[in-house]
Amino acid sequence: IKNLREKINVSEAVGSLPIQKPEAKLYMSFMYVAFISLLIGGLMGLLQVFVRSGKFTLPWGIDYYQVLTVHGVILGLVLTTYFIIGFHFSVMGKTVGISEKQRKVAWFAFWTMVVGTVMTAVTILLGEASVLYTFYAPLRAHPAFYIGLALVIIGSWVAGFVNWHQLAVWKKKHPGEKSPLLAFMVTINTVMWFIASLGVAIAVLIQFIPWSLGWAETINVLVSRTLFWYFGHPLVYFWLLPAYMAWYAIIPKIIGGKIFSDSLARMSFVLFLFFSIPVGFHHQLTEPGIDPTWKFIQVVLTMMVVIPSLMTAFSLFATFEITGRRKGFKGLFGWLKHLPWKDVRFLAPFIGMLAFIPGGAGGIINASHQMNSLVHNTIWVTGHFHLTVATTVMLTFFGISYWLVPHLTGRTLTPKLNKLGIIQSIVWTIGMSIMSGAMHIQGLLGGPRRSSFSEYGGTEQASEWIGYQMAQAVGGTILFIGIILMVYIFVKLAWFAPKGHEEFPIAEEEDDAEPTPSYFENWKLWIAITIALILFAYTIPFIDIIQNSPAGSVPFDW
Ligand code: HAS
Ligand code: CU
Repeated sequence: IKNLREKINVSEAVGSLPIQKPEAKLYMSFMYVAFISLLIGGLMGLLQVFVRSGKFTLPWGIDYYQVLTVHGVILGLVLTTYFIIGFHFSVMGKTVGISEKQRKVAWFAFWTMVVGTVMTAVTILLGEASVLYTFYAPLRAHPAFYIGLALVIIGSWVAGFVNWHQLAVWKKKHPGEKSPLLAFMVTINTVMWFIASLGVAIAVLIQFIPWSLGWAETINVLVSRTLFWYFGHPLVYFWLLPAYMAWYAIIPKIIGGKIFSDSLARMSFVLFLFFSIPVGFHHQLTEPGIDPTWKFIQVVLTMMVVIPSLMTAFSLFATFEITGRRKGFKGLFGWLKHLPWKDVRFLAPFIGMLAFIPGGAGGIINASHQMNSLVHNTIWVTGHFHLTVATTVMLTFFGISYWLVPHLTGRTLTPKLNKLGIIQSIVWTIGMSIMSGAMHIQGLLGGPRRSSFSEYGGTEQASEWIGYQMAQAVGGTILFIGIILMVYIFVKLAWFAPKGHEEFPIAEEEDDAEPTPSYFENWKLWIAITIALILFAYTIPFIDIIQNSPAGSVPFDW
């Protein structure tokens, strides 16, 4: 009977579809753009910390805010979106498959995004869009900047539709079965992305494009920011959830364990869908013109979105401990020893998890209204998101790349490259601890974010900041070495590492796991609750904003 059970489990094991060559080419195209972006965006970061050290001025009249815009757009928006869509496609291809027709649609999505990205990039490089990645009005960019961004969003939607179609086809073929965990997670992330990016799409199409073309004289600043943050907060979860996919469904396999609980993982993703969107006001707590009651309500909802992260932390600790004890390690913390510390596919994401402990705690501080007034618009916030997106998420993405890239290119992660990856992870950890640590402290001392070097007339307070800015330059330089290492490893894995086969690790459930309740497949219910929460959190304050807004703002051009 035991043998039979094992057999059934094997045949039911998810993620056993082979990835064909033309598919691999599609998925890798997204990865190429992602890693080129890493290099360019990283270089901009290096220039920024140099400028802010006070010891360096940009040559050829290049403007600090132009460099900062390239950095934010190319790392925050381009690198992440391309990597995530490439990863989404890869796990969907692996778990539910992709037809030739859908592959063509996926290529269309890719090229739409590339055209948009090039338009945006050229506009920024020509100095026509130094508006930072949040493009707050009344800063005004050239229309091509907004049109390019709109194309990137449209391309990403098409990619999402392909994912949904893939799952629907699979479900038709497997009636009554639960969808593979990773495919379920991708669907949650793309549904969330679609609903959220509608907000920024509306702002861009209805407000920014007509205004930048000169068709509209003024813009309603508060409406534009509200629509942006309706999108901007779920955006950070759009980055985080692929990392969580790897933590829930891939890392257990790498450490020789099983998924702790399929239902818990699905539940946490459903909660992210519910609570990621109706919380944008926590980025606008200091903004006048929004009723404090609604700020309070959205802060409460923000605390709700912390819960699925705490569930994730709990679930990971459980996976690590159970696997360790099964391997015979004893004592309160003895099980820690079993973890494959020398396997970069584990180590890099693990450091990402560790970074999320202070990163998440910082988020809770930000979300607490009173404390937000201390840190808002200071470089503390920059420190926060370099821990969350630039460490937790990025180290996990690097951890994924170490097996995904060779899996797709038919090569292997050699012991030498593995070792280099470990060095890369350590370099990143050191660089980021110094840089982000200094940013957090300088922020508490009042140092502003989004700002070039200034002595602020030699005031005493500003003189306190200089040392921390020097530390940021040191940390940033170490990070740039980390980027060079990572790009080198990527190039090796894509083109030069020895031919072979690299595993696509997908963990299985425990043999005696409770069956996952079938209501998880009730997409209509999940989407209805999501929309209800959004309407609850936004309708009244939004009407309020529109009715009571002052006259719109004329553009402020550089
Ligand atoms: Fe944030 C600003 C609140 C998470 C990114 N955030 C930002 C900005 C970015 C960003 C980019 O409420 C700047 C935007 C701008 O340009 O203005 N953030 C939060 C909260 C969370 C949070 C409550 N943020 C993130 C994530 C990001 C991200 C994730 C990117 C990926 N954030 C804010 C607020 C602001 C803000 C305000 C506005 C500030 C202002 O004034 O402008 C929460 O989701 C955090 C919950 C997380 C946890 C941690 C759980 C820990 C885990 C690790 C477990 C570790 C293990 C290791 C298992 C509670 C899951 C095992 C260890 C062993 C030893 C075995
Ligand atoms: Cu947020």
